[in-house]
Amino acid sequence: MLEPFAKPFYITQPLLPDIDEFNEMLKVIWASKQLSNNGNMVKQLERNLSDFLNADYLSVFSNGTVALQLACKVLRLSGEVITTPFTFAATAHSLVWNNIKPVFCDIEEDSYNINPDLIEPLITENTTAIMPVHVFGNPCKVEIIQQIADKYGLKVLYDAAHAFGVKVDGKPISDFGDISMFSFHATKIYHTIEGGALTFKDPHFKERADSLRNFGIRSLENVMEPGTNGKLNEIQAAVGILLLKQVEEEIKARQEITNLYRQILNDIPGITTSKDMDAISHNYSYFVIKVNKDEYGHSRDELFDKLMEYNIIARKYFYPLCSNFPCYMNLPSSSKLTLPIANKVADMVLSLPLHGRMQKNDVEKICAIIKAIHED
Ligand code: T4K
Repeated sequence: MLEPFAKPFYITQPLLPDIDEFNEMLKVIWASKQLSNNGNMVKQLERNLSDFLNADYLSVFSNGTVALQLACKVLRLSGEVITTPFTFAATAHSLVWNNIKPVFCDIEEDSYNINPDLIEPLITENTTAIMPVHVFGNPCKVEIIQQIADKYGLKVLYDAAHAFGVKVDGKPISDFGDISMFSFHATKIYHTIEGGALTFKDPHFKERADSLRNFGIRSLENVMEPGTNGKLNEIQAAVGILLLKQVEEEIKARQEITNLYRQILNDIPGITTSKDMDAISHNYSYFVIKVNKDEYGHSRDELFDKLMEYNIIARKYFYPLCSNFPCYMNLPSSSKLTLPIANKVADMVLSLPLHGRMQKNDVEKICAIIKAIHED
């Protein structure tokens, strides 16, 4: 038997800024005495991120979930919104927190994204938007989704939590839809410890989002609407400013690890790895395999448990499906009959450890263990 890892090998490890550079930033914040409420660090971060993502307008928030909730308000969504069940809980929850009913649409087997061919039959007179997710950073079929939205007068709000830095045909991913949300949680390829951003093409959307993240306050004596507290603070913004200088290197390192994983795992029966998509600049934010029990000899769940014995802490992103959560399972669109692909895929997927500090021999060892479990 191969030796387990001496310490838990987690799905990810956060990128960290150089501690000395961070200290210098802290000295600037200490001197300014401005710790929150749209200070200089937040303003600088918004400028740097707009440049990096090539976004017309951008606002940062305390986390991606609040950003999504506020994006629904900015777009004045109501009634029903068509989304995917194969995502993190925050996607559907952000709709329900706005009293909007999520309508789940099945997914494509290869990209894990919403299947645009299945959207139109779900549109009713109550539908106000489509909320697709670029799952694992794989871009959705953005052109087709926009055509459907235009035909029915719907908004498109992208949950781009995983898609930081992704490009489609050289265009930034935020070019598509009305608003895109990026998560800057510590587990993401780029982060501000906790945090998130919205990108907009319409300056009025940014103005409203900025007010909504600050209690709906427009000016000292003018509170326009019931906003919330969704502000990012200065210390986290400083982390974001520094990490932006490291993210391209991180993507490159992850690409190399991904290619090595693919090269070795593709020879193991019953393990399918993801492929790069045509004309897409990927960010390699997750490394996901599909496990076919009949060919591999063990189910995804068995592989997950066995990897644990070797101290490899994989993740079943995204199992269970949102449509199978007790809070959503009784929705008409949650039926397993209308979501066959999502239900099948959710039982097969496993995200393996991936981050830029992983060594070649870490990947080789994880793959050797997956092979040994198959041959056992
Ligand atoms: N939409 C989508 C599609 C999303 O995936 C997410 C978030 C959102 C919206 C909402 O965005 P945020 O509001 O979060 O900004 C994680 C994250 O908490 C969550 O941000 C993320 N998606 C989701 C996919 O994954 P967990 O419960 O799997 O994370 P956790 O704490 O178990 O971390 C995984 C591993 O990472 C740990 O085992 C160890 C390592 N780790 C984690 C943290 C936080 C570290 O080494 N250091 C750390 O500081 O949810």
